[in-house]
Amino acid sequence: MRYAQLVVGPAGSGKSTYCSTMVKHASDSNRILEVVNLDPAAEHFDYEPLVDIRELIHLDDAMEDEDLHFGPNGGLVFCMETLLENCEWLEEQLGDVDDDYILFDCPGQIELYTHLSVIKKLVNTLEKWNFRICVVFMIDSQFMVDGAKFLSGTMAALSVMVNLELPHVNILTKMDLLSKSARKQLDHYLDPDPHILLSDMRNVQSRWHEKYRKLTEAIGDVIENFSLVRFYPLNIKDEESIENILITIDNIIQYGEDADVKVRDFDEPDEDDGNGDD
Ligand SMILES: Nc1nc2c(ncn2[C@@H]2O[C@H](COP(=O)(O)OP(=O)(O)OP(=O)(O)O)[C@@H](O)[C@H]2O)c(=O)[nH]1
Ligand SMILES: [Mg+2]
Repeated sequence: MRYAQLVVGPAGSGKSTYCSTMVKHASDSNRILEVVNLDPAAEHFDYEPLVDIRELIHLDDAMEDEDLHFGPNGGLVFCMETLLENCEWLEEQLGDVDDDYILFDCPGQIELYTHLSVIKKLVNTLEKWNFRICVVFMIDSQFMVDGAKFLSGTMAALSVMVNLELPHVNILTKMDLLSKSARKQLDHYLDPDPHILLSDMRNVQSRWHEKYRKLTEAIGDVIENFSLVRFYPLNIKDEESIENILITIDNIIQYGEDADVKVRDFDEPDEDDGNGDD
């Protein structure tokens, strides 16, 4: 079995930072996580990629091509489709390593995950190569500190879940940047209680909220009744916070559970040695 995290989310939500943070954290406990850069427009990241899509195609190739003439968004979709058409290139670059663990650092174009099919097809291909995958949806915690934004972030997370149909974890990033009061506000939402959320929304006096109150309540019911959406806070400056997320995802993809039990040789304690007890 092979293991993978598909790291997705809106532009600038912290995907690449998450990948480099996880790699460093894992290496401190002698664990190897590899990262594959799938962002054809990436300019900077702090990890050494195992595979880099830019070696196959760069966004500029799609935008500067005289026949194609793509803009940045169409160009990015074109690059991802090119990757799929050349999936034997990716397969060769990834090699065939049993029990490896790879983070796929994806581009920040949300429609790739909410309704286009190219990432879904990529996922199917990875599954054929024996990868067990968890989608890790990143969202900037600063955009989640009031009721309306929280609902909108939740709907985005739900769309990705429904579109990709994979085990899924939502991560609130950049927790270190929140003020104390914002952090307190956010705590209300970490295990979303739609009643608190809705009472928050009711306090907002606007015609829109008046008109669509029933819709907001219905969305709140969906979140509550199906227990679909949960968010895990990530503070990259807190090793415990990073470890908690890694353990959560390891459990979801059952990392390590299929591995053989490793037996370490050790000397049986000598009976005469005693253990100091009377
Ligand atoms: N303080 C703080 N800054 C962060 C954190 N995560 C990301 N950033 C900053 O936010 C900016 C965007 O982070 P990236 O990791 O590049 O985000 P991304 O989702 O990969 O962005 P795109 O690939 O462009 O969609 C960078 O300036 C990061 O340094 C975090 O947890 N804490
Ligand atoms: Mg990035």
